[in-house]
Amino acid sequence: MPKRDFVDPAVVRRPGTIGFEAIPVNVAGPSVEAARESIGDDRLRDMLRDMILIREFETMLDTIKRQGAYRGRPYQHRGPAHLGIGQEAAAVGQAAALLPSDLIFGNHRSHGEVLAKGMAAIERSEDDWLTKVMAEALDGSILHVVETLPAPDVRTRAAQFLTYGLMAEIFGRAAGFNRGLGGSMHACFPPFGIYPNNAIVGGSAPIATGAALFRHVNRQPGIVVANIGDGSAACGPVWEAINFASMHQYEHLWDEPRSSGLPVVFFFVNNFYAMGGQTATETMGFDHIAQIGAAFGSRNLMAEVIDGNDPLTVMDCVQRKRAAIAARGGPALVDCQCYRQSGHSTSDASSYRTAQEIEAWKSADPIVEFGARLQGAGVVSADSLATMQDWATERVTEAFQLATDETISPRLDPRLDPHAISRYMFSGAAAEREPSGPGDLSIARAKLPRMAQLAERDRRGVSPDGTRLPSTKVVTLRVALFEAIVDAVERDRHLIIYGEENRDWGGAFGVYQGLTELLPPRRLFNAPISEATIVGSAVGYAMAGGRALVELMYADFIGRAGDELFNQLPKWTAMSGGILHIPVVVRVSVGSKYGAQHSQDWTALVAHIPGLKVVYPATPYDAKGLLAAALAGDDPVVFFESQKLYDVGELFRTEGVPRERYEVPIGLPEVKRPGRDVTILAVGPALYPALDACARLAGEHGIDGELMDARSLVPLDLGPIIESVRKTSRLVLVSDGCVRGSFLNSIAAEIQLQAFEYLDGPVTVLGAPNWITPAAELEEAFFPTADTILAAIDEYLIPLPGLGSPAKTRAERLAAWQTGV
Ligand SMILES: Cc1ncc(C[n+]2csc(CCOP(=O)(O)OP(=O)(O)O)c2C)c(N)n1
Ligand SMILES: [Mg+2]
Repeated sequence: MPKRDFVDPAVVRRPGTIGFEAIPVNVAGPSVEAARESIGDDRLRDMLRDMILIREFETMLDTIKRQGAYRGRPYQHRGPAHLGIGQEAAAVGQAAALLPSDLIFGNHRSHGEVLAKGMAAIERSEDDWLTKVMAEALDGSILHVVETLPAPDVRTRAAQFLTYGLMAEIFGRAAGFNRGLGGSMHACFPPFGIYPNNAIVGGSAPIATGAALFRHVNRQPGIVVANIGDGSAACGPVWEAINFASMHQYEHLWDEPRSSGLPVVFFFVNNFYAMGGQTATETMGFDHIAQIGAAFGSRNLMAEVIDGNDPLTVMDCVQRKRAAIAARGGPALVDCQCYRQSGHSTSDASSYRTAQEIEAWKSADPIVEFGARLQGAGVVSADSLATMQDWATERVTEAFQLATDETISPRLDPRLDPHAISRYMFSGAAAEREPSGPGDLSIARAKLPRMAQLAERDRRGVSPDGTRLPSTKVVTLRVALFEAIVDAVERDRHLIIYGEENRDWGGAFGVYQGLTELLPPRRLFNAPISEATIVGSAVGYAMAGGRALVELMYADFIGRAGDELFNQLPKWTAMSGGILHIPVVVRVSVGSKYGAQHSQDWTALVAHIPGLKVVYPATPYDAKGLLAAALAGDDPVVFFESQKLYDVGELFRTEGVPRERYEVPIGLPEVKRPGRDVTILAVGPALYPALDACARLAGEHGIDGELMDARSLVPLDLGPIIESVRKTSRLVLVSDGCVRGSFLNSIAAEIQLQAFEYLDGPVTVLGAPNWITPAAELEEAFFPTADTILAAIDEYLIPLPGLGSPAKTRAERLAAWQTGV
């Protein structure tokens, strides 16, 4: 560990061998007799009943997909149905070992896990609590539907609630668990510990890891289970998550003695296939997923291969993992072998496997086998088996009737209510947060050495006579960010900060200098070079109740976190129907001087994705206020920072950067220099060449430019821009992003629609050419400069007699389109 653990050449150069412990395969689970002793007959019967419920539920989906009707009632289901027929023992065995407060995350094939966890939570909860949960969920709208059914007791009502809530969600109904906005592959119901399923293979691994991080940091008991398929064992983010959950720092570096790793079980539901590819024999380089365990820690991640056809074996395994995690920490890995009797989806013709293989597994059907064992032991009779099947059929049939009735279960429909979906894209008002208390900060802010150093600095970037002050003497943008972060960690004890080089290094670009002294390692730590899991775990940390500020060192590394940034971070608020909030701020530094893979402005990619707020401050004042706002809200914010600007002081606010906390509202552009003749709207670092351009327009051409700073891209109030255009009749938009696909084109298109009558010329979008970013010495020929802006004004808006620099002519712009560069 940095500074603590000496990397001793005498030790690391010593010869030796690396040993691995044997990984158990198919350790026999408990007998029915043993299970009767440990959990009792009722729970055993519940387990069988829940397996039958799952089978009936999935059979209903299979039947409607194939035959367009279930039990005589016609229904066309357009959406997906990845069924778990044959995998019921894995789901029910696991759930039997979990408490309601344990969390599960799933994948595209998780209906069974949702039902199993829900039923287990119902059986272990008090009636009063269940009644309250049902009444509160979606303001009672799920309960309202199922209340029309007869129910002899609260548990039956809760089973109806669960079955209907999931089914209505799958059918896209407003009274589904997630208002029909999640559907089959994204359903969740947090009160029962059912966290999101995930349509991205392996997507749940980093998120579950983040939820486990929340438990670990906040010393909350219980475990988190990531239910992922065998196919996901090849996914980079899954490996990243396993490593992140196993990091040695939890044990060796974190302040108070904590267990070895995060309380998460990577539960591979290993059905031997990822769609049509066989995993162990074809697409993987290992024989057993459990072998992955040998790569991490000294305990093989407690990995084992188990018989997932037997619910008692699965229950016993998860119970042991749970106990081991409580005693010594996690993570754990389970390779749960089972078989999907159904196709991958209902259109799957099973061309990649033999009928003989399917038959062999049907002969070992987990429900038939478990039913026979319970019957053999006298726990159930033939009659009670039939009663269970009737019970399951009744639950599924009644839910089916309600969920497929257009009047009883309508959909949220944006054709009828334009805001039906949009109102769930962002969270609205932020939840109250608990301020930091004793132990949450390592020392009081006032005693922080960096605070004392910064107190000496001038809050302005220019002296009253107009000369720019040296960056070492002023509150720079870097310092302003630091101040906002110190304010935020004081205000919210659940805010944690991590990323690469975040601790002793001081953050990749020095923003966190001094934070190491302020925050214990559990609130500020170095993450591995795992961009996917840095972002994905932040999503899980936030879902579990926390707030995360994570950092991507360069915008160009967004690609490594592509799924997490584009599919997970932005979508869970709406896909959960607004019940999950994702207070995560991702600081992304936009590089310069480091060439093509470190110096591209990717704001347009991020702004394109619905569900993200996108901010790009260019001044210290705005940086501090916008970061404060981002860290106070409950929505995901991608916060861009330019490496060109970390050292700028405050040039625009005469009073400088306030010492105290304040917020700059996200989405409000600002006039930085008023003018009459042409509006120049800049994004990020382009503000400074635009400022120079305004000075030259005034000094050399007698033209009064109005300079605006967008400050945010999403949301963006176009009102002030329209207001400015109404005055100047001309608009130039400029940023460092490559001009093709630049977000500025969207602004331009909208301004032309909204303010066409005020315009005297075309809205002119400027940016970098569609090339790679060249070497540092050539960046001036790449990123827009004052020359670029003046040349464009001359070419398209106002002739500037005597302007030396050649304009980029229309013909050249056209050629750029034709050639793709
Ligand atoms: C990242 C990603 N790649 C591909 C897919 C398409 N896809 C959906 S399920 C699946 C197979 C997954 O196999 P596995 O993880 O073993 O789960 P199983 O379907 O067997 O339950 C594939 C390739 C996807 N959803 N996400
Ligand atoms: Mg599989």
